[in-house]
Amino acid sequence: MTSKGSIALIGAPTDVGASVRGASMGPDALRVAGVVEVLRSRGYGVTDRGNLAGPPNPGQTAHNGLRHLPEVVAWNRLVYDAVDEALGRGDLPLLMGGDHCLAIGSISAIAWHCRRQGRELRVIWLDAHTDVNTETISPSGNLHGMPVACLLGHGPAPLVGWSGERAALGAGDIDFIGIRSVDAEEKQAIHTLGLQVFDMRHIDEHGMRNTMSEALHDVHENTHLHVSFDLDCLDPADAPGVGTGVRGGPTYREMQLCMEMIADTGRLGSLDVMEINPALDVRNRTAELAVEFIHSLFGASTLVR
Ligand code: Z70
Ligand code: MN
Ligand code: MN
Ligand code: MN
Repeated sequence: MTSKGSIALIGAPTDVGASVRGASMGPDALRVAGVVEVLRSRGYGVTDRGNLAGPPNPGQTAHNGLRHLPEVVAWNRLVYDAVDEALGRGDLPLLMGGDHCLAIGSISAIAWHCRRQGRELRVIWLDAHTDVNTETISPSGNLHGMPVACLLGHGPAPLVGWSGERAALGAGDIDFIGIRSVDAEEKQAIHTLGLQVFDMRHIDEHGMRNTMSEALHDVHENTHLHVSFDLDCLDPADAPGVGTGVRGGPTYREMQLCMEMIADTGRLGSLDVMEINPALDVRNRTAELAVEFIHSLFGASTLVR
């Protein structure tokens, strides 16, 4: 197969933004599950840039509503620079987390590049959670519950404005898929911000096909599509290796269709694969499942080569 372009794998082995330890082992779990080989089988050039080296998890409690803020800032700075460098080289960045707080650095760098190139950024947020808490409303202080707020310009000051503008994203630039756990005040924030949340009830009632058609309806030839994939979007029965599993996720087939419909747009420009926790997994099942979905996201399908 001829080369379709090049993908840069960036490992960010940290769990500083999470409540449960272990997502720091996610990058190697994905490598062991064959992420490089699967992408190469799709015809991409793949460079594994190795793992970023940030501060250790200090294991502290929250201060002023935030846990590990300096460490989260340091890790996101490393992620921002690595993603920026990959995009500058013309590679498609694939961030291997690590907890989901790292989407701040990843998506901020992408937003900056999109603005410079006059491309329109759209984000698909695959998650059980909306991650739109702030330090004033978060029940936990964990920053992996706040990346979307930060990207919309509403989080703690040191994590806001990284894309060169206060908000990396407007409310209409992000669609959430698979949501089934939202904190009380987070619900209010979703309505105030006017976010498009396709929760599990929406998927139950309308099916994944209609849901994804709706989410992708405004994707066009000038769109850079970013997928931020928190593995806890899946049902914990299928994906046990996550810190905060919530029952009632999309089925394996529903998630495959979701990935296939994103692939069909031909506009995938970057990807985060987050929150895999090998310490809680069963024989690397969750990383292997992630690699299967990555395969589909990069265009594998049953009948088309
Ligand atoms: C909760 C909080 C969260 C991921 C848990 C949980 C957030 N809403 N995100 N696991 N990936 O603490 O803010
Ligand atoms: Mn998340
Ligand atoms: Mn989540
Ligand atoms: Mn939309």
